[in-house]
Amino acid sequence: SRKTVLAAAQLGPIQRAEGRGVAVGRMVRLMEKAHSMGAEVVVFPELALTTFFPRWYEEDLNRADHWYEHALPSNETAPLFEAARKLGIGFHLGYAEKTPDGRRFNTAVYVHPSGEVALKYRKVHLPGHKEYDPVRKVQHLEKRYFEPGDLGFPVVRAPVGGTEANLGLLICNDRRWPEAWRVLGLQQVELVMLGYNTPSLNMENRGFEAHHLRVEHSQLSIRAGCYQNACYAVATAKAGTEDGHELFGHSVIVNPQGEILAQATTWDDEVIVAEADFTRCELGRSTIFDFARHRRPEHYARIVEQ
Ligand code: CDT
Repeated sequence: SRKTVLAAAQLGPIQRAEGRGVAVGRMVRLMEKAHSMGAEVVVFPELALTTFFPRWYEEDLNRADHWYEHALPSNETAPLFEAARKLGIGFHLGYAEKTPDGRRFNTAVYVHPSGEVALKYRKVHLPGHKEYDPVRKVQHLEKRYFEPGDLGFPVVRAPVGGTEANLGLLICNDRRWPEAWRVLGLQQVELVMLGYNTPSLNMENRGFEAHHLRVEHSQLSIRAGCYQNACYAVATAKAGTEDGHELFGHSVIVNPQGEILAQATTWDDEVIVAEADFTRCELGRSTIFDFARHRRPEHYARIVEQ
């Protein structure tokens, strides 16, 4: 059998003043809950250990160091690795990474229950801006705090529960880019894990965007990515009112037909689970999205030239 149970462990808000210990404690409880619901893989959000700090402007980057992880695991994140080992559950974690040579990335890892990092990805599509933007209602300074990822979109075959699958990672804004999904699809990805922090309102203040479309656009992108690449996705939100600013929830688990199997109903800490059967990736892959038979890359050059 190629079945396993997947969990999205949505996090409610983390306030700026809260230390990592608060978030990690909540995350361990969510792991225990996911395990009690039969899950073998649990997916936490993007930048799961702190508030979504790119909303805060810091002129001197060196004074922003406290937002970043300088090692993984660290004393503060070790309880996640211990819980994974104890429960026999793999987990996905999004975090701000500062490398020993001082580079900064918006990063995600998939950690096997043994504690080994099976897959690491650094966010390629960084939304927002680099300098303080006086027009905006709330800043979104990802281009200040991170450089674009330098690892491409890797896919690895790794154990998940009692089976194995081809795993890939995306982070938040990446989910809106079909090219990112397709690069994973071209590597026969079967499970995409992604976390997000998305404001409920458009904060750019440069035109009207109907707020009911915000969740719609998120899910439209994830469902299309799964359908067009015949894969499962677990997409997990950080949700609720953080530092006075609302992030939407609606974490979802989506199947290779693009159907939503499970959806969070709160904007707080919440676990949702769904069974995945990776043999279901074969239908799309061998019929309508059989890339070898039907793709026409000779006509796609414009995508990589511009
Ligand atoms: N974290 C992140 O990438 N958030 C962006 C917000 C952009 S506003 C539409 C996202 O794409 O969800």
